[in-house]
Amino acid sequence: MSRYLITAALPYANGPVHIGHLAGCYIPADIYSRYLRLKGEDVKFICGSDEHGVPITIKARQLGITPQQVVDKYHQMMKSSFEKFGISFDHYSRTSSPVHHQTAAAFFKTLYDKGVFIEETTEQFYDEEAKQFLADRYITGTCPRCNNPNAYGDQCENCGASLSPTDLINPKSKLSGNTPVLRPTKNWFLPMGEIQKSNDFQEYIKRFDHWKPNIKGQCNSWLSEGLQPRAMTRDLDWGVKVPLPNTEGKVLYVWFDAPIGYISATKELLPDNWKDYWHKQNNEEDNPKLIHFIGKDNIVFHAIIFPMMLMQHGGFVLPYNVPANEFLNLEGDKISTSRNWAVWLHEYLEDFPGREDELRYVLTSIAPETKDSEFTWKDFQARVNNELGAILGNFVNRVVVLSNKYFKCNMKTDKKISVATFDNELNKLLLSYTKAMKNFQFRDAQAIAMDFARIGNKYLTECEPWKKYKAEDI
Ligand code: B3M
Ligand code: ZN
Repeated sequence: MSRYLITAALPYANGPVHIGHLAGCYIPADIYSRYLRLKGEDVKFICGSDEHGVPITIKARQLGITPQQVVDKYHQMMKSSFEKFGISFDHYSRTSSPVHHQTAAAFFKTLYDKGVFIEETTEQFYDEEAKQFLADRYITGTCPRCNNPNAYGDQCENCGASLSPTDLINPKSKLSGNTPVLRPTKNWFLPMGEIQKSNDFQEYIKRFDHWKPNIKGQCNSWLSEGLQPRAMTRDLDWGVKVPLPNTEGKVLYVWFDAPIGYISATKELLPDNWKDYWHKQNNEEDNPKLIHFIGKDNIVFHAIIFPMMLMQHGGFVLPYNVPANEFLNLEGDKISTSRNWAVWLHEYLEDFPGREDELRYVLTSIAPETKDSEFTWKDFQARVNNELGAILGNFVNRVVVLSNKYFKCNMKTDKKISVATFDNELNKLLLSYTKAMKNFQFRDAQAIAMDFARIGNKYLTECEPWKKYKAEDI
């Protein structure tokens, strides 16, 4: 038996969740966790709301309410949607929890005490009208790599480049629309370039060879560009306070605190033995396997930055795999929260009560595992009718009707009908199913599972067991 800690990306509590989130992250993580549990593995499946991002302060501003009110609302909403869709988290927490604040602050303090950080006064963008330093997400501008005019100060969502605000061409403040000015401020940086050169990190990245090609490709491209130090604190008043003297108005960078949320959620779930799921064990083969399910925009944080943090802290295992997915499009267009172009889970639940599994089935069959994929309602309808209904539904119906008629549904009967079996075909299917599950190819695994139902239908049609039943006069 192996021990697994499975995580699904902590969704930002600044809006509801949609089918893209479900298809790319939560359903695959759930399928995998359920599969491992059925195999008898020791699994903890962890998630929670990410309540500290700048997007939350932006949302609060838009709505004229406090960030706390924003996160309270969306935390409840997301938690309830996940529950209704049967996402089997062992614990769904939130990063505003006291355990998380303590854990994240202590983690930072450990790195600080070990002298990991570079303390540096840098010039940061400041909005003179709003009188505050601007977090990366409060600054937009043109991406220096692909010329996307709407890149953020930390990342370009068009080409995936990881950016600093000063990289942007023609930066603008999202608060006032003005061009921000640079002002000095002190922050603590993770020396990623240095850590990249360390033996431990070089040893760790050998794992990428076993990971999905899209992740390996992205990671190798960052690594070959060479990593720059990245600030792990921010001038902001919403988040985990920096646990050092004279740091008023400074909080931990959200991408520092959020992945620690996986640890704090495990602590909440298992206050006494959470370390069994996170710490290196005496024998390497007993180490827990840490697996992060995420969308492709989160790769660098989970495959590079968080492992560096864990490594510098010491004691922790590093991610065993990071099965990231691409994006799901909707009816020919990118899903977009700002343009309200999405199928929101809470709305689906209202419109199609009791039909959660149908959406799970369809989203799994079109999961964006290797490239972006597309959801359309027409395809949804076709898959539900022609696959779920006509193949699986039909098979289940026939089995139930026949077993009721001949055996009064008593599956423990000794009476056996001896007809040709499909053992060979079934065994082959089982092998390819297991292989697909192991490789995080859930689309294929589901298609194979449907083949079991197809074979079942074929069996009934070709063997007509009811005739045999009569002939043998059981
Ligand atoms: N909240 C980003 C996202 O929802 C972020 C993930 C955090 S995982 C530690 O895309
Ligand atoms: Zn770009």
